[in-house]
Amino acid sequence: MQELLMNTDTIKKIERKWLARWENERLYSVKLDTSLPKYYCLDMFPYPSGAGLHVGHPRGYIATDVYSRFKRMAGFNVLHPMGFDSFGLPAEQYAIETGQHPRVTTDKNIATFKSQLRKLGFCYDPDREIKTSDAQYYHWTQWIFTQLFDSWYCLDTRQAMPIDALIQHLERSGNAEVNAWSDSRTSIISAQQWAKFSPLQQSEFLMNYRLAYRADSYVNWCPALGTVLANDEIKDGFSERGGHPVQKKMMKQWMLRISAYADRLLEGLDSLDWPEALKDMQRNWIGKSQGAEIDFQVRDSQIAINVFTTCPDTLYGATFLVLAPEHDAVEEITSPTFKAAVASYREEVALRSERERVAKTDRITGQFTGAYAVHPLTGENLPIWIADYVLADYGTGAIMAVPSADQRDFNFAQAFDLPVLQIYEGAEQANKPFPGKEGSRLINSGEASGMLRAEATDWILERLVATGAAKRTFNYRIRDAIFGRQRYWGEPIPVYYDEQGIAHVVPEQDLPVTLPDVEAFLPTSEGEPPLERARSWRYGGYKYETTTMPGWAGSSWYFLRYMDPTNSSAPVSREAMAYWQTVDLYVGGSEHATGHLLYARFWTHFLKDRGLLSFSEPFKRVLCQGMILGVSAIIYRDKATHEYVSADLKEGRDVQPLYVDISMVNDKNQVDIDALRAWRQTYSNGVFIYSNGVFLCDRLSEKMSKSKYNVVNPDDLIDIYGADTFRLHEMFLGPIDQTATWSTQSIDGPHKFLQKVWRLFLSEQGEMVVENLEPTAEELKVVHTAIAKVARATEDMSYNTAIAALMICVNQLGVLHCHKRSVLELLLKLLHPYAPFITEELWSEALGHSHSILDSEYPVADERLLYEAQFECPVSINGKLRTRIMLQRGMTEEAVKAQVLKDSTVQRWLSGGRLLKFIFVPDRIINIVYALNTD
Ligand code: ANZ
Repeated sequence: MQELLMNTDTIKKIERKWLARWENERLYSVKLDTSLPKYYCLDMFPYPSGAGLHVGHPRGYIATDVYSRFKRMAGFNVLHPMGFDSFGLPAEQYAIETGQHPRVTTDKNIATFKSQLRKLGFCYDPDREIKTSDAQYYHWTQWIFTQLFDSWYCLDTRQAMPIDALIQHLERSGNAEVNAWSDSRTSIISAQQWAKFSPLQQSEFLMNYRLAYRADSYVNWCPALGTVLANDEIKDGFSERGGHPVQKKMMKQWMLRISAYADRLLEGLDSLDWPEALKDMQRNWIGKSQGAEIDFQVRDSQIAINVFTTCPDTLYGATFLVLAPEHDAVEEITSPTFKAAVASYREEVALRSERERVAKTDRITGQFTGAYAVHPLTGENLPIWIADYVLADYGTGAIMAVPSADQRDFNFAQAFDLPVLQIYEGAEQANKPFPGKEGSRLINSGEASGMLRAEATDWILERLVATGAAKRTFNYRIRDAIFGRQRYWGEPIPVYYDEQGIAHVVPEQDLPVTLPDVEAFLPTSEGEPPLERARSWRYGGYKYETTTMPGWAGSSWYFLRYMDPTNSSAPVSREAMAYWQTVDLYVGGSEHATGHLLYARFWTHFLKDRGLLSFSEPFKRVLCQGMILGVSAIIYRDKATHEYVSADLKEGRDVQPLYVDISMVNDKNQVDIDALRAWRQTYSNGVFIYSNGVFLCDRLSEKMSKSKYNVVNPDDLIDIYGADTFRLHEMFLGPIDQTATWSTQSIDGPHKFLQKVWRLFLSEQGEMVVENLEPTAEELKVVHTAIAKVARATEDMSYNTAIAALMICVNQLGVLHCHKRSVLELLLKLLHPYAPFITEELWSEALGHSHSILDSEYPVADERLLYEAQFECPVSINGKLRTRIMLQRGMTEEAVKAQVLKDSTVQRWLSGGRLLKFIFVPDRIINIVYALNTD
């Protein structure tokens, strides 16, 4: 505490000292303590990539750390853990390229992340760190999978039920009365039929119901990479990585029946304190639409085409049908003349990703099948086409095309010269080519004409439902989630196959199924997953499933594990779950809206159904931190002369923009040309055209990325300024949920602020200047004003506002030369959540406390002190403001009246009159009403 100035060395010493002490004293270990209210504050845990943290990452982590400290000081038992989402693709890719085991690289990356996070002084409970790739952890990820396998979704009780109950029902009375969320192709069977099924047939039948099931589904298969790809890993029909062709392929996959929970996942959103945009993303993803399924008989055939439509009222305008090229009926209905054309069109479409198929393009493709369907009301012939804009796994994979009401159908009709039939008219639609809106009228359908839209829907459906040709339905855009990947670095799916090929889950007592080592991490030459190489890896004599779980498995329940991280008999104990409950605040990126945040909700709903949890929603409040943009520097090269020209001279030249490292640019956008020449060979002998002796660049705010040389590493800044300054700076960039542009220059502000704080405790000579004197009213006002503002702003996570209030407070205390202990204590407490190191140091060394400041009580503002003792009160006489009088606060009305009436200005106005009324609004205004003496 003897240092003269708060310089880099002092800061380093202080930070090192407190990191060690906090760890030794286990300051951040929290225990289940039912005498205290709990608060659960969580970050989305990181995937430990090889690149380490950049300044964008810690924004959310600092935000939750500030909040956790604040809540703990306010009397809460705060759970604030951190862990690692440590299975995943990059480690595996690296392993394929280098032969290094992903476990080795992952552990190395985790060590880097931890050392970076440690420097920032986060209050994570060290005893609760988890890694999803730990067998003790994935033991329970596997266990949850087995529970999903052993469950089906009952639509009567609206919850998951044990599969045994379903089996008993099948044995007793078949499935006619079973109201389940199941595969749409599930046939109705009797108890006798069930009894006659072979064990393999029974197991396959149950797959229609299980929440974890194996089924054929279309996947994006990349033969060269030997794996299934997600939609966003494909571009123009080729793999993003490597550029290999990708095909739609029917494959047996492990899937999770998330669609069963679609309604509950929708309804649950209403009660959550999430950004509305995030909720909307989930709503759209789930995509519930109301409509009907209508059967169209194929002419001269037994087959009926079942279409899904959200606009049954437009049935009279349907002029053709379109099937997805993959539709089951295509083969059978196609007439001989069109077989070859249909086959070749189907092949062509198989190469297109779903995204390309739905994208609006000018390229309209399709193929006539030669078959016709019968319009269910008019009996007319409707040609049946196949086209890529109809997707196989949405709705029923077939549509009735209504060119007069639907733009895509209209475009298709135009492209292939198919008829367009107007069906609606209405004043509002007079100029619009596509009516079908509320208020318009159905015109050309005989009996039905003159109806409004809702009436037309009812009228049409009544007729069709009566004959069994239609039913009202809901359709959901959400698909069941593919759960098996042809990868190595993931949780083994705890399934083995018996000699008949029946899938069984590994019994509870034999979990976890640990990931075996293999010689190579690539798929085998036969295109089998890498785990096929582990030949001796068997359950008893039986072969294990060799696909592994996807990246989102481990992250779908990790927030539960933090409550009870070492439990070896359950994912989480009842006691821990009952105390910690849901996450109160969850901070992370909005890119997880329809992935992680949806899957985690699904698993939580499921675990609640199966009695493991008492709540269904995992995250009460979610906040998405805004991105931190980097600042890129761009210089220009004349394409003709190859000279580099200062940015202000580029007008009129044909120039090529080039990124240069932002560290070579000063705050006036001047580029350090010597540094640039030394930086890259290409610049060393370049010709630079200066402007008035300087060389300018342009700047651009954009996402931080290595290729743009605009990445800022937090370690470098912490090395110079310390973690407290860094934390303050990040929180001062702007509202936490909004995009902010990084600025290294402005880190000076928070740094100077902390210097000023330091100065309130120590003189420039390094002497302690804290005094044990009573504070003045003015000093109290300053600090209590800060308490009121900072407490409220911190509670609201409006951190930039809180920091601004702290800065004002420190400036004012500086002006007042206030070194009073009782005032400075309050200031330190307010500052602590933002700057834990310096506040702990001053609290302990300058103020002599023996316990951590984190265990002190958060101050409460004394409202009375927020005002000055005296105030200037406006006095109005007969409604006109005449003067202002200084009054003591808290005076009685009599005392005020006595003082006011003695005032010379007031006396002057009242002279020659009679006081009628004296109105005093405390702390606000005085109103005097008087009348002139008339006698
Ligand atoms: C007739 C119609 C008339 C339709 C009209 C729309 C407007 P949402 O709201 O997204 O659920 N459709 C159905 N299945 C499809 C598939 N597999 N691929 C592509 N399109 C499909 O949209 C449902 C509507 O999208 C359905 O209602 C159907 O076209 C089309 F004025 O039927 B509609």
